[in-house]
Amino acid sequence: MPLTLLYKGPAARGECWQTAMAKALPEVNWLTWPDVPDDSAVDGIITWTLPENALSRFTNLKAIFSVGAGVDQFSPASLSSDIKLVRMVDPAIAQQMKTYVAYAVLMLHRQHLDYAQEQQRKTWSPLPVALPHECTVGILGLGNLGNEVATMLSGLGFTVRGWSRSAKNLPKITTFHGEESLPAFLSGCHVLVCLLPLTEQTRGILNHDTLSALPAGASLINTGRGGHLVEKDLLALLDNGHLNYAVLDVFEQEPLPESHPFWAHPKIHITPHIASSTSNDTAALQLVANIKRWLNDEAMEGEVDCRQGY
Ligand code: NDP
Ligand code: OXD
Repeated sequence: MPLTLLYKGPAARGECWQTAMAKALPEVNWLTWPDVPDDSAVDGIITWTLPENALSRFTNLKAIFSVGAGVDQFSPASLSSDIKLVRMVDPAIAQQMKTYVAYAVLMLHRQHLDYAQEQQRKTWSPLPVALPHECTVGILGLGNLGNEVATMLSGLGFTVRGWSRSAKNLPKITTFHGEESLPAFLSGCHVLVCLLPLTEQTRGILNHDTLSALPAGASLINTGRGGHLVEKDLLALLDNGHLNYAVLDVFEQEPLPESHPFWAHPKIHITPHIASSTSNDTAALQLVANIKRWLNDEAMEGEVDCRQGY
């Protein structure tokens, strides 16, 4: 039986990936949602979110491929152990994330947000400039993205520390691991970058206690998920002056509702979940390579440990 893959997503991406698949693996049968002649033939779904009732409808489903790096939208813990959950691992995703975090850290470090306000007031008022090594950037999550972001920031001369679940040894990065080390990690971060996956353990991790553990005047960059942040705690700490700025790319509700207080807050810089988007051409190669591994009974790149949630 040929492998049948069902793609659900934007048409241009589907066409690009279908063409790449047909060229490399002509035996694969490619379907595009919602055109599914036989539900029981679907072996794998490639999507950002599952179609309604997918798990009961596609009775022979064996794998779900996320079109992005994150998989929290599939509630991994609730999936049957017979189904492989595979996230998108593509160097182009890390490349984009590095440029976003570089932009956000440099904007904070070089006081861009202060000067933007001064320009509005037509005020000429130079501020003292710290050297990069005097600024410690802490990265929550040292996986595919956090690791590369940490190395990039270290290359720019920042002092970098990182926090993960398991111990790491990275050149020029001070590493911390486990829940017990979180307060010590946070206490030295002038800028905190969240690059964690959203799991039962990490939901709400950016809260009053953790953000208060940052030094006074610290700033936050959240490129993980909106569910990591307790929004009211961030607002309270920005308003009482403990935190300086927040650069937010992800939100509990996306698109961010027009009435949301974040939009008009002078200490919050918002981007619409664009820190890193999957690029069709490069991701096509990763998808094809993974389907080849699957057909050869090899482990695929980005297979998720559903019990851990990432
Ligand atoms: P990885 O799975 O490669 O890395 C996750 C990291 O988080 C690992 O270092 C892991 O530790 C650490 N971690 C997980 N749980 C815990 C915990 N409970 N305590 C401490 N550390 C923990 O993920 P990626 O780097 O590829 O991606 C991270 C996230 O970035 C994605 O899940 C997604 O939510 C977000 N993202 C956002 C984008 C955007 O545009 N804003 C784009 C792409 C991704 P360990 O190494 O020990 O396992
Ligand atoms: C992703 C994302 O997970 O875009 O890839 O957030």
